[in-house]
Amino acid sequence: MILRKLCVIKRRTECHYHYPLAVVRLICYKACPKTSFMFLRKELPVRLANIMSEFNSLPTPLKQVDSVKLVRGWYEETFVDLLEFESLESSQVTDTHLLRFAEQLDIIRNRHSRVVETMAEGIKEFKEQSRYDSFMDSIIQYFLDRFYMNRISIRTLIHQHILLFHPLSSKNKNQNAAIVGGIDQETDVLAIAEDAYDNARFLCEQYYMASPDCQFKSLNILAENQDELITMTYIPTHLYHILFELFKNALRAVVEFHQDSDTIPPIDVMICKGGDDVTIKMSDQGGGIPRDRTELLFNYMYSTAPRPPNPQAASTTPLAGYGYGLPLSRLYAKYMRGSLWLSSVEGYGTDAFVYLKVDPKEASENLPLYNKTSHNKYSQSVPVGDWSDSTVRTCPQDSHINN
Ligand code: W6P
Repeated sequence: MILRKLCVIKRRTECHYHYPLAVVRLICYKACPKTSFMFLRKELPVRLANIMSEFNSLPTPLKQVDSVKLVRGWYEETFVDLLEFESLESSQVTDTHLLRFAEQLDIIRNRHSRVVETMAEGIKEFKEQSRYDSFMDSIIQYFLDRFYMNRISIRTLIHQHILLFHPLSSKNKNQNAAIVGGIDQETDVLAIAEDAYDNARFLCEQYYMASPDCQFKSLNILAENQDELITMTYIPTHLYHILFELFKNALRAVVEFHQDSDTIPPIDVMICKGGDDVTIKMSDQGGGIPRDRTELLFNYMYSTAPRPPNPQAASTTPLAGYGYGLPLSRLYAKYMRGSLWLSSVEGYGTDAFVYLKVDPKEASENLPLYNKTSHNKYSQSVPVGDWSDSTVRTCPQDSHINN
């Protein structure tokens, strides 16, 4: 039954994406729980159906991993839960339905709260059980980027609806009129950056008993007074997540690189608002990384590599390992059509760039679509390089496994 339903709903996908996108939608519809309900009861199953189809295209050995099956099961449960609301006539929708829907979304949100950890566990199981090659690595990278982007989008919609219309969250509703369902039309970029730095610094101090200072500069190019506070329409929690992750990496690199010296050079943060982009540049002097290794920091397979055999450090280091923090941060930036880059000077330090769209109309959702192109990505034709240096080694640490 689920499969048939999945196909029907999937077919609706294409026309469906012309719906007003999240930011615009919520600022327009903020007062009406029924409009939001009518939108979500269709949109959520469509997004679920898309990603469930993509699950089906995964190579069999990956699909058979227990943790992957567990996650897949959660998606099926959620899909069925939402179908219950699908056929209700618009005129029959009562407050009771709306309440039950909001409560159901809360249940769903909790059901999926451990998806990232569980998938990471799945990738680890897969690496232990199966042979894999660079093609498999690229499939996992492709799938997880799309899977997590889909998850970010679904959770954003659910979160908005609950914040706006769940009776329990109305108690602590934010009084600030600029904030609508988690989107702040006056997101204070510098304040969020300072907050992220303070919290990352606290962790850094705890572990290393040392931490670099941070110098913030902010430039509002188009404002009459260029010192004017930089604000923009954005989802503050997403921006915090991105910057906290970057700070953790920068702090750790700086402290470790300057372990034996008396002074620790500061981190420099530049925030600039131009006509198109708000750019945040975070520069550390943490010794940098070789250019070829930069992309590895965003690689899911590589990031789940077993930690070096130093269990003492592994269990107590709050800043240890890169985990999935960086790839997820890049997805958060891309979700609203921004972007995240790392650019290193090997031997000296790293610059991290976060680009965000100034115009809220442009900062609409960027979603993975399930279609022929994406389906073909999973087919077993190993892409052959057509440049002499294109034999990219994605997991140098694991090259023994690949042979
Ligand atoms: C590093 C590695 C890194 C990742 C992300 C952000 C900053 C930095 N600095 O050395």
